[in-house]
Amino acid sequence: MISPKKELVPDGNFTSVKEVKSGKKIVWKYKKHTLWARYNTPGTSWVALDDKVFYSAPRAIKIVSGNKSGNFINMTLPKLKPATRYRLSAMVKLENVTALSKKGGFGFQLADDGNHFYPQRNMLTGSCDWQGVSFEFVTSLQVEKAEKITLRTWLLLCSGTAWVDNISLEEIK
Ligand SMILES: [Ca+2]
Repeated sequence: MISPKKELVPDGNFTSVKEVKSGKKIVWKYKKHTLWARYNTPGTSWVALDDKVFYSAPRAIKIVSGNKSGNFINMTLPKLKPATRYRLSAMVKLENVTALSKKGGFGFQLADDGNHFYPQRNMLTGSCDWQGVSFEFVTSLQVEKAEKITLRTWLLLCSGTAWVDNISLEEIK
């Protein structure tokens, strides 16, 4: 029997998220969930909500990396169950993503606060119009001790631009 999908990413379509100032930084908030960028340096490496280029209206998020440092956004997620399989999926559009080191490119990584990482193995490079990407991972036994789970969407060791929309995380039964 197929059970109905329970969406674990709050506002993965970027419909309700609001931009707010947090000290000197700009972050994006939706209820108690926060998105924040590693770098937000205009003209070099920055992140913004984009209301012109999106997969689903009214906006997507745009990540730009100007150099090998890369750039990413982090998103806080609800707690996950231990030793459980999950599938992360999203729509992604890339422009001139160029690896500047081995393993560089666009991808996702989840982390719990116990230093357990669940990375996407196949990093994407080049240019493409909107396409679906997904990967599955199994959580550790310790994941239930984590106070929070972080989803990182990143341009790792690469330059280029990525737009991301319709981020979704679901448990696989
Ligand atoms: Ca959207």
